[in-house]
Amino acid sequence: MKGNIMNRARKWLAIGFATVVASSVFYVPTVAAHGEKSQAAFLRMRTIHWYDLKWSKDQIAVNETYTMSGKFRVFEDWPEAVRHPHVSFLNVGQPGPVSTRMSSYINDVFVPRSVGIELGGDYSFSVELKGRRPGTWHVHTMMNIEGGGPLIGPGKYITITGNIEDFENPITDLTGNTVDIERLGLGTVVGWHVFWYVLGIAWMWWWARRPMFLPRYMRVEAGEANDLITDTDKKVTLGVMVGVLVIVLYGYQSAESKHPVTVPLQAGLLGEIEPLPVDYDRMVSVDVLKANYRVPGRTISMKLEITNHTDGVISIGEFATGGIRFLNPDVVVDDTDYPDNLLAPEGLEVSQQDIAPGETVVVEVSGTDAAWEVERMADVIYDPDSRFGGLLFFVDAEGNRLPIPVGGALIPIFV
Ligand SMILES: [Cu+2]
Repeated sequence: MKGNIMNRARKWLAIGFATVVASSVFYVPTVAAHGEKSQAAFLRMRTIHWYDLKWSKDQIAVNETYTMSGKFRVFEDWPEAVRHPHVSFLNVGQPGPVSTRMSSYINDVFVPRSVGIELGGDYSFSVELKGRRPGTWHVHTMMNIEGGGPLIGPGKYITITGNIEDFENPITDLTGNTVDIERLGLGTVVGWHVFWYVLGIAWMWWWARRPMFLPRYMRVEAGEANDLITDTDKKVTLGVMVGVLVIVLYGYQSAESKHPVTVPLQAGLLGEIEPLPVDYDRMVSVDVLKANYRVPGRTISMKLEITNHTDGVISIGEFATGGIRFLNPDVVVDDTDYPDNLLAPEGLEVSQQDIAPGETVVVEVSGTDAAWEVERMADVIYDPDSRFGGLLFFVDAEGNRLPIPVGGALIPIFV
């Protein structure tokens, strides 16, 4: 009977093992996204739009730095499910400190803490990162919103070469000392923890070397509790008590004399940051007459009424949403080495490309690419709010890009 059960267990184990092996053989991971794909599509389309992104390098050595920079637009039609971004933190999405953040700026304001950003505002940002752990890492721009969670921007693969042992993070403090914060204070932390831990163990050993439970219990029951603690025990206890106090005092004094100047943790909201002064929305107005996407499918199509308020001809060059960029190849060619999986170099079709100054036209615009499905924008069908948002880029004669927000109801087409 027992043998029978064991045999059946073995059989099922073998089947399970074979299934795992077979599925991992056939599973070929292509492009790894990291978290953002599983987020609700309507949230990704209607929160932060990252654009004009640049990565200064995608190959660095340990200790070498690179800069991730660009702009972002805080979408006006912000979803209710995310609290307004009055407390936001400019972050970097990477698997731990494979590179360390040396500095980060929003509109030239140094932002080591949380800041407020305004709905409808355009901002520039830059983050300098220093290579630490060798490997190829997918690094994302990212904004954390209090009461909303992580809003993950586009990610790009960055390769770091070298040896992590060589990594250094030197900082010169305000007392003039240069220290390597990669290793600063490590010996002190380990030393003190080991010391107190050993003292605790020694205390327990002092008592535990004699029989601990039953004999003591019985003597306490017999009314002989006082005999359990000897005179030597009392001396040791007093010695430990005084010793601990003296050592704490000594530790405090020596830390004070070694670091006479210390400040508390610097914290607190840095306040609202003013958006960039450009007001793109005045230059072009766009009304979404209707917007659809095909289910299943890879296309989002829009019928837009566009008015050009500038005094030059503008051309529809790009539609960007959820990190995906659909380009009209006649107008925009990407020279920033934008991540392949998010770039549709010929993905945008327009019924009319150029719009004369002062002219109001109705244009059909459609973006098509596998990214619409791969990035699970098509999963907006599962969302409780079938509305989209994105940036439509117009390009003027000088090549300036005007990002204009578009958004509204996004209706699925099934047949
Ligand atoms: Cu990623």
